[in-house]
Amino acid sequence: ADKHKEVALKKSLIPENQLEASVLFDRKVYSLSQHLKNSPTGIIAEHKRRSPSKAVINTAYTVEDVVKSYEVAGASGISVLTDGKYFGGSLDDLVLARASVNLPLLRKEFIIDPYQILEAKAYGADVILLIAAVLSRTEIKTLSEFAQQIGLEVLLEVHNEMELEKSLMPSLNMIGVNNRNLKTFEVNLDYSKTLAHRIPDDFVKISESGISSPTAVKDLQNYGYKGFLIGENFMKSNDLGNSIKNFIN
Ligand code: IGP
Repeated sequence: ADKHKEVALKKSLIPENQLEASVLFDRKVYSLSQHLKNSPTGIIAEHKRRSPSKAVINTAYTVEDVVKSYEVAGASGISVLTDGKYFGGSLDDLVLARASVNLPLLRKEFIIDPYQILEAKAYGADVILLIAAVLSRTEIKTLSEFAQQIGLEVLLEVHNEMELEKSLMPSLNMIGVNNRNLKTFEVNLDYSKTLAHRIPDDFVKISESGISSPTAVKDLQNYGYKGFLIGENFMKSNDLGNSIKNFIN
């Protein structure tokens, strides 16, 4: 954790002891879970320049253009990758996104330390991602309660039944099933379908990764999913606005 903090600090513009005093720290936070509950389509569109599975997806767009197109097209929320090493993202991307749209913003990052949650808020995020595969139940509890305390929502990501069972707790209200196996990069929407009935009804269910058609969204809606996290399919398009509109109308 300390090592990660060191890395994060290096690229951070705001000194650690000033995060809570930063301009963006004290602001209105948008609720992703509410936006999803109120939306018929629930698209969470992701800014993703590259990925370990696909190398470069698209580096031609500016963050501002991407997130504005997502907002205009009717996205319910936006995910911004801030991981530099594997996804070519940064905290600058998050700040630029915050300055461009009035939608819930998810900081897409491998979070293991409360410091990164403070950072998420100070750089404009409303929601953080916690990945069950890399955290113990105690860590999930500590980190999600901390996020809640500072007014951020949590998207807890799972990939199988074991990860789901260990993660269910009152400090969470949104569960995302990742259709991509993070070890093999294999994608299969059946992960969402088979886990759906194991997620209690009081959680907002989100299906993540590998969603490439409006038909897939309809299909997953029948399993109770309210949110759909889509990156590559939009980012690779040379007409961002239209590619997302197809999913919304
Ligand atoms: C988006 P896709 O296949 O539409 O580009 O996937 C999102 O689900 C994916 O980027 C993602 C991810 C993650 C990235 C899901 N969980 C954890 C990094 C870390």
